[in-house]
Amino acid sequence: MFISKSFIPILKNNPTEAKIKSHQLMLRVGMIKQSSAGIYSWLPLGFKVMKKIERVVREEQDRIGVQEILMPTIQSSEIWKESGRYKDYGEELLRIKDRQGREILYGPTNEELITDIFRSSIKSYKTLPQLLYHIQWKFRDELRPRFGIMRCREFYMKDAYSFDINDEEAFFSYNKFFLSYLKTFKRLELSAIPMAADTGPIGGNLSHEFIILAETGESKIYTDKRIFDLKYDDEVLEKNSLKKLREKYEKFYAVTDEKFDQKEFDKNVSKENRLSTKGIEVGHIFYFGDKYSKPMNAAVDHQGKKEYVKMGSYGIGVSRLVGAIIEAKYNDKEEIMKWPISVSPYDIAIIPLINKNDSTNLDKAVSICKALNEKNLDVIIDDTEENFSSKLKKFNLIGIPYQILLGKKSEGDLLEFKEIGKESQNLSVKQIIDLVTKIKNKI
Ligand code: 5CA
Repeated sequence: MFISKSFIPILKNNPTEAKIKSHQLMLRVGMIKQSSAGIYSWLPLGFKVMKKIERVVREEQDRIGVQEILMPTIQSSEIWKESGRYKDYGEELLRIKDRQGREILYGPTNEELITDIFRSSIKSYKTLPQLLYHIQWKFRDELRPRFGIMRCREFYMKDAYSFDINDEEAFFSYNKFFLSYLKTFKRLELSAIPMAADTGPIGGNLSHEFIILAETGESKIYTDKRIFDLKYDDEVLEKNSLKKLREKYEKFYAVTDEKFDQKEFDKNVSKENRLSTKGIEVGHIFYFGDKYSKPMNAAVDHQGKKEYVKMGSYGIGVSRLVGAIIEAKYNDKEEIMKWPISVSPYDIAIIPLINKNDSTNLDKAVSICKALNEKNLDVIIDDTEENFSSKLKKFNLIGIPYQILLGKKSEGDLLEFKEIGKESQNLSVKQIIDLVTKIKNKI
């Protein structure tokens, strides 16, 4: 792909309307365009990143045996009346009338719809557990949409739902997602920590928010620092080991502000380990038992008895993650972004120094690009005649982690290869392919 042919509308300066660095960068390099308050179009660069995040999220859901479905964005109000949330959800719920005057709504979340799907087919406890997910647009009529796609009205979410026969089995499901979330965020190079949280309009009394630290985050958190040093190598989807994994995390005090209790904090955390700061919620898991299954009559036969299924729900903010990764990785003082290779819009940028009437470097770029493409590496070439240093500045903002610089330092077959933030080195095309492919295969 040539940058001159791409739709990457880069701005010269930081847009003044954006208050946080992720929003600034996304507008600056043309990843998104606001369409109306809290509603955005995703342009090629932003869309590529979001799709790659989606892929990682999907792979990690599939790995724990969650089955993918796709539910519509528009839902009938009837099921929301059954659960009682048509009233309770309030103004954030976008209510619409169709031409017949029927009340419909744009789904902000899918507990009712999934419960309706479940109850229409599953009748026996023998088919439990059922774990289902989808990745779909949601709409919440937020009072104050802000920070670009971080808190917007239309956003892309992965939501999963679990159905079990009793609490013990339901906690097993909950813990599978707990592990899966740790893995998902790690693959995105984020250190997201599970914190005990409030359940809000979803309901129930067990819940964890997965939070990454960021000054600009909207969640206030209180935690024992040592939770950041925890490692997990527990990959077995087995009841006891997953229970232990969660306990390992829950040993450390880590809560969002709704759950904060000063006395508990002082009692449980030594002075030097106390941390109260801000973070971004990138995922949220809930256990709410029969909150929906009971009013909506989702039950199974179990030894001659009717049992309401026990449910949980598990969300990841796929579109919010684009901003969250920028908050974590972008150095706004030096104006340098570096995407994790797992989600970078391109694997490698080729940046040739191009002088008028001399196509040597551009021709070289094209032939290197071919070789990289053949090895499934996604490449963008800067074929503009801008000066070399403004090209470099531009690519530091775009944040593709690997660059091939065809300037004075590339000689013959040895190309100047640079990983953003590191010293450059001279490598052959083959060496570059091996190096980047190896890193890509690891994640
Ligand atoms: N049904 C449950 C679990 S699937 C649910 O809706 N949970 S949630 O409300 O916590 O949302 C899940 C995730 O979506 C959040 O952790 C957050 O990352 C993302 N999210 C929520 N609201 C917004 C918003 N207004 N803009 C962008 N992302 C959002």
